[in-house]
Amino acid sequence: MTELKAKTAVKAPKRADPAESSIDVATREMVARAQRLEVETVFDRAVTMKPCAIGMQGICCKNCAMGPCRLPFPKGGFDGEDTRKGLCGATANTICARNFTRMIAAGAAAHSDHGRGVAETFLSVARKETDDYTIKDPDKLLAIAPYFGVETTVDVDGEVQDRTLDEIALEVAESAFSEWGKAEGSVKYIKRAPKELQEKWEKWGVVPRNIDREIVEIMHRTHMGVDQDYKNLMKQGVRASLADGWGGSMIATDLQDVMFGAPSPLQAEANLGVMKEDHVNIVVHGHEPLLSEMIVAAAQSQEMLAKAKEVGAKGIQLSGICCTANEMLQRHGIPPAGNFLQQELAIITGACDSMIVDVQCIFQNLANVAKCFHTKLITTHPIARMEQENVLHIEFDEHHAMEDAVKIVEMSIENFRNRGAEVMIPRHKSSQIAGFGVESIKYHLGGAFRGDYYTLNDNIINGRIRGLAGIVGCNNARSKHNEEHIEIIKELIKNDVLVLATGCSAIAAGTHGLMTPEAAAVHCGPGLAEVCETVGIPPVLHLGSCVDNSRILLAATEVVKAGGLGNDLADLPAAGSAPEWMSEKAISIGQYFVASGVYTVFGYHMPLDGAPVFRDYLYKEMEKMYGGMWDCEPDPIKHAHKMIAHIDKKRKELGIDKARERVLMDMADRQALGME
Ligand code: BF8
Repeated sequence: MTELKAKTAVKAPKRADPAESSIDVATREMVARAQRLEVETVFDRAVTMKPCAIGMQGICCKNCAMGPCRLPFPKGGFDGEDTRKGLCGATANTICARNFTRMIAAGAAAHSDHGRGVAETFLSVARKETDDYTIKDPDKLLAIAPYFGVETTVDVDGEVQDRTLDEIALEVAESAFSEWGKAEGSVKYIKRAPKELQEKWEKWGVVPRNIDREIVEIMHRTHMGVDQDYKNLMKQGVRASLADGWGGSMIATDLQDVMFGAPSPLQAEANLGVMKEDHVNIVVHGHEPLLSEMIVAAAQSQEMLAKAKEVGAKGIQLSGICCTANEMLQRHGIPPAGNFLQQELAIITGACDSMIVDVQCIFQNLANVAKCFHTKLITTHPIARMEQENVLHIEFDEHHAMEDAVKIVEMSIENFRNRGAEVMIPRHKSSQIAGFGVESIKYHLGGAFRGDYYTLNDNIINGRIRGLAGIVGCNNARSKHNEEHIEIIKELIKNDVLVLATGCSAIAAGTHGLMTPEAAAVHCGPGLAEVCETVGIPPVLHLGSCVDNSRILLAATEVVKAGGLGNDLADLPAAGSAPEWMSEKAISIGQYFVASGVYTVFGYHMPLDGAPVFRDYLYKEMEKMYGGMWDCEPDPIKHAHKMIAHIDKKRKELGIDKARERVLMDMADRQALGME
């Protein structure tokens, strides 16, 4: 008996099956290597820890100390009335809506606090308090100034003269920074949306006043005993999400472009195979380009290169994880080493000399993994530190940013000497073209002479392009890494839907070879393939990081402006998707897509099943208000076809469904019509 107990006690822990962990071979290889080295990863934890069944349904209320109150939905449903309530009487709808709007608040806060940091740094630039950051893209500054009410010219004695860049920058910076906490008015960028959409927001009372206020108000309204009407709670959820998408995130994108340059297409590689055994490998992970831009500049200097050679390395290989990867990729062609679920694996190569992190999507387990290797894990942001003692903290400050960056790069170089013998970098990597933005798409479609979205609209109207899809968001350890992203994207482009991707979804598409113009001939339907070949674009356009979902909103607005496809985003043959979402930021993004008129499908599951009435409100009723609605479909092929069905519905409403039928006629159809 004692012997039996002892045997049970030493039973090996359950491990993930590497082949089932991902569709990416590099990831599988690294998961297997981690297991050989007995280093635990998220993939293993996902098979040993089940998600909480009550939380999955979205109906656990822990907003006061009389709870947590749990209101599970009975398997067979209710015979009569749904009488579930918490101690205070809160219904399942109220609890579920409170939880959902709190997710929006957290997501909007994360994006918008990132935006605030960018605006603060830009204010320092405009006030000439820093030399490390400058204005790299004056055209972008001039383009956004009018939205902040800043004049770019001045009338001097009846003559119109240009104002100086310094004057414009200062006024834009002050105006942008005040968007977080101004006492009156509404978020200024809301005016960039199509007129009809603005009218809808006014009608439903969801125009955000300032960015912080909408987030704070959610926390108030979801406090015990305040808002107890799921529709009213969601009104505030919508308002805060708009403050994110058309506020904090959009300002972050724009001011980052002003300081670091608007992206334009460039070639790069993707996946863990971009790391190099004979180089110092610095992996930057997180979100804010304020950090990564400085690391890029420091690591590319001749001085640092010489130092790397002194320690026996051939050079410095920078790479990124998560949205920092997207930021460095779109402006410098620095390759992503991986997306969210690959962060531990970059260290498991044994070749990662330092991993530098700032905010968001950073596993605390990185510290435990780093302990097993020589990797220095460096936190840099005052709001994001780790408790483990092997983690270094070097605080990054915009006033001495380059100095901090040099220190971090030097430390990484020095750590190259401490490499163990056990390096194993997977050989897998892909080529990609990234760096698309609202401006560069315009240029691509018509060149400097006639750059505009007309070409895109023409091809949508004539049916070569069936519609547009925004595919965004994370990985989730509860689904096979990258599988949903890739299957959905492939199904869409096969059906002539042009895909705009951001975040970890964009990294997945790059990793799996879908971001080259050549991919069009292999994976696309005939119409989209023809357009990609003619224009020279990939069928999946990389539009940047998660805050850059604002680029998708603005690209869609340009399509409306170019004409022929309705007057509102809701009129467009377009749909959104987050196939492997996991973060609260994804919920905020989903909600501002929906409130901007986009049919938005999430994969995996939504924490709504415990409150079907509230769920139906999001999935069905919202469309009547904003033109967009939520949906959830874990099966990737069905997921893609739900999006395609919506696109076709919109084509029909626009009266352009017949054009597409003509374009897709095959030889037999043509012969039947006597055309061949
Ligand atoms: O910022 S990094 S895991 S949350 S998608 Fe998702 Fe990826 Fe995080 Fe959006 Ni970007």
